[in-house]
Amino acid sequence: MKPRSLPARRSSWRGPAPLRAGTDPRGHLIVQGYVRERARQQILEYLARLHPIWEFRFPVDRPAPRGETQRRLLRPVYWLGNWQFACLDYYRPPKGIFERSVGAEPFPPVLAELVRDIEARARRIFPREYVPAGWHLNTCLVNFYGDRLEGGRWIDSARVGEHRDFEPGPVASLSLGERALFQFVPRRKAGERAEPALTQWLDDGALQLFAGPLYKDRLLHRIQRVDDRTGVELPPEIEGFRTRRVNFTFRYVPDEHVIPFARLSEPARGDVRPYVEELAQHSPFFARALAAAR
Ligand SMILES: O=C(O)CCC(=O)C(=O)O
Repeated sequence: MKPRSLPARRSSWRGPAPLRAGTDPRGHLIVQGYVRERARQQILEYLARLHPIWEFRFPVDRPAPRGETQRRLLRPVYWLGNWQFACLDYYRPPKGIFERSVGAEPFPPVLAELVRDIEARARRIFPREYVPAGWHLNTCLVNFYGDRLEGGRWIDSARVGEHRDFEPGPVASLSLGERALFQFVPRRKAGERAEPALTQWLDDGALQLFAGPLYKDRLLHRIQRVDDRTGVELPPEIEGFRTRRVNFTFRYVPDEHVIPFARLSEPARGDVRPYVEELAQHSPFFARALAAAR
């Protein structure tokens, strides 16, 4: 499978980024065209060297919790800063804070630089009470959206069901590739319908920031669909998967809740060891983490 490059960019992309910002003072900011061409190329080069993994939702050698079924996640993932392995469950304060976030590779320089700017923007635009003490974007979920190969057929799995991000403080995301239809929706009972509170296209290069009680706590968010119009295929090559959009979601896990692999309890270490072994095949960081646990 040969990755195709993005179609030729409009010439305005070579100059200053054509910023189109929309702000809701209740805690939402969108800046289309935030990622400039040079950063974009560096991110694509970085992505080409990544080896995302397929995780299972629950530990593989134990029965799934009652009412749940074991399943592979819809898409391959990679985490930076710290890794929230699905089988350990995600970071969910106030109760789910221990052994949920495992030390992972640092952000590459291009993302670290963007994150510094994004943190400064968040502090400028959001009220103080939306930004907890100590907040900084130290974890990033890299989501790959596209088609997965199943039983000889390509299945579109470019969506995310409604959920909230539990990490405290503002969440930021950067999008590359085909545009995605992102919606904030009210909570409701099963089977009840409700109009989205905000529908937003996230274009190639968009920055989205959200924070505060309305966007972080009261509303849920989801990806309804990702366009499939340009035939773009983004790196890296992933067996059985074709990526047409990559999203980096940056969040904050308090540093004291980030734990090195070697310091996980025995059962938790056993649950994630196969993933860490897989990561260690390509990542010196995880090879060291593995060695430290021997
Ligand atoms: O892909 C996106 O834009 C959103 C991803 C998301 O909802 C999440 O990582 O929690």
